[in-house]
Amino acid sequence: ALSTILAPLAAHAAPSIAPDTPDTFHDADSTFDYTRTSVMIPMRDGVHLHAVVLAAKSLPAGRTTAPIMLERTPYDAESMVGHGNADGAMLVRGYESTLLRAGYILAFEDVRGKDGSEGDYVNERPLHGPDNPTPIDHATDAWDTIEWLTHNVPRNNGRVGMIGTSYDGMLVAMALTHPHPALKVAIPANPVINTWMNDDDFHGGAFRMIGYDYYYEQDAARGDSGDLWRNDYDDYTTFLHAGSASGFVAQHGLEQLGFVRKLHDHPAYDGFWQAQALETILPKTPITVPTLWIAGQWDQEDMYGAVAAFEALRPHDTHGLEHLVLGPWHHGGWASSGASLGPIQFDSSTGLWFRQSVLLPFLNAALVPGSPPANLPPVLAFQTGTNTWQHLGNWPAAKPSRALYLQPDGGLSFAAPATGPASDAYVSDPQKPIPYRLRPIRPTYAKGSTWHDWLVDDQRPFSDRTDVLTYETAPLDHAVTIAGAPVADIIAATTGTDGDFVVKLIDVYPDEDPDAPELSGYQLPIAMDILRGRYRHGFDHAEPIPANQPQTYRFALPNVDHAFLPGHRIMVQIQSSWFPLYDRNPQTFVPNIFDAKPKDFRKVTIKVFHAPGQASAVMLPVVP
Ligand code: PG9
Repeated sequence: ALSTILAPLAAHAAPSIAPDTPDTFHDADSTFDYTRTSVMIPMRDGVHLHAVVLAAKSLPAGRTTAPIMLERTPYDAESMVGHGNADGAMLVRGYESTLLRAGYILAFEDVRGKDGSEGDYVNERPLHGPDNPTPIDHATDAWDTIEWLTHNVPRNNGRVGMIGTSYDGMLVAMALTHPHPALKVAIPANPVINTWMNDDDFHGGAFRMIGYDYYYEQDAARGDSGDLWRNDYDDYTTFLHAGSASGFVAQHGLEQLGFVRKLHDHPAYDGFWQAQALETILPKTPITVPTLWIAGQWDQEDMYGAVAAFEALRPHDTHGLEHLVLGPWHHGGWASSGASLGPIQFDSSTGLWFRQSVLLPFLNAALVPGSPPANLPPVLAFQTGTNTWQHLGNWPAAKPSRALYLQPDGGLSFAAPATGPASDAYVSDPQKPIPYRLRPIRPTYAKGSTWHDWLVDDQRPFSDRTDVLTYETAPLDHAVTIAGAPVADIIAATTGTDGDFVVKLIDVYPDEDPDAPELSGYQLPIAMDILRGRYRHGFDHAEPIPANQPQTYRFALPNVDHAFLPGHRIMVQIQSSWFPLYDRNPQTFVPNIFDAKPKDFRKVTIKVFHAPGQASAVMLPVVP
């Protein structure tokens, strides 16, 4: 037979060589000071969720049990945990090694449908309700997880804390709507609380196109799908060539992703988004869990959520369990040193100090019996400018009641405008949108991207553009301190029937700054945001703008605690695009901007008024 003839040949033709890669590599972990266990945790519907549990081999002297800190995540629990001794800080991120050294047990769990967990993935799976008719949500999954951990993890003391940043912070917030009795403390850091309302996906109704990279990476597969392809190095070119948000979606096949379709189908703040707003859902549950909401003044992703949730809960907080910390941080910056952001220095390691002096005592007080009370004030806020921490009784510390008026000739002052030209005008050309930062603009999550610092970018490259209006005060003779959310109150007319308004509140450093010469003349953004004009009368419905008729555009800027120091100036810039962070407004009203066609994109002239009776201003929450 042929096989008898070929067999000796095959043996002769295929000599073997031993592979260098073993079938399975077992970590040599005998020197590690912790144990690392992967577990599958059963949920009430039979789905198992995968978690990694780290426990210190020896507990601090005098202790026989330890509390559990749980982080639930769509970002791959296994990859959140490295290798090496806890002391080497190679194992987990900074604050987590601190906890491990303090004897805490750490559990990282993949949410259902992601990475090692079973089940289906729904992005930001809504809590049970109109958008989620099933009985399963992140609150029940957190409950079931805590139930299992407290009954199965050796040497745990029956007390659990939850922590997480961003999406993971949202998961902490969701667990608070149905808290397991063993949940004793919660740290929602930079949480997504309302992705339509100024967290990740929309700001003032304008769509943030960076979401597409995220949804591809997260939702295209159970694991991480990696970076979405590009034909151009500069995202400004990439998105301009795509024509519109939907053009980019079509080019990349992103309509296959469920959440991308939901974004397209719900451009306004309709019932779909309203039903998920955690700041309205959270206050319906009695407050029983001490909670510390972490916010960053320059959070480039979820600048809304933490403060919105705290403000919504505070009136219901009869036992003083709700706390807010507002630090000078980018998204998640509290977990870094926090000594600087871009070129701005804060005179101390704000992140490190916060973790050691605030976070750990707060957790210990709730989780380690016998620990002293944390004595944390309701609000701890870092005042930038003076670079000092402040203990506050509530937030905001001041209402936006002091008008800073635009004046003729680029002036800005606390006195209402009296005389002079009544308005300034600029041409907004959607074929040449204003870049939101200096080009080339790299994809947000690309290697080497400095996306996390962009909210402190020097605004000088934009202030002299003919399509940006710039107003500034004289150098201040005394400090102006603000603590709250400034409100833009702009009166403007456009020759188009839709349009965006970007308002930037800026601290202009002295022309010659002997203390920091490299910052001389720096235009530091303090609070900036955008409003899509079609939503000027309500986010739940789009309404065309009547051409050439002055309209009021009133919207809140992000929360800040800042002192404009003597010798500095305050500046306001106004413009009508911020690309490609936000999709372009065609400036012609179309029912759904995602469907705008090339012919809809029109050049328009915009007039901003600063006349008596038509005085545009930024309302500042000035602290007396
Ligand atoms: N802010 C992140 C996020 C982006 C997009 C959608 C949902 C969340 C995050 O870092 O988790």
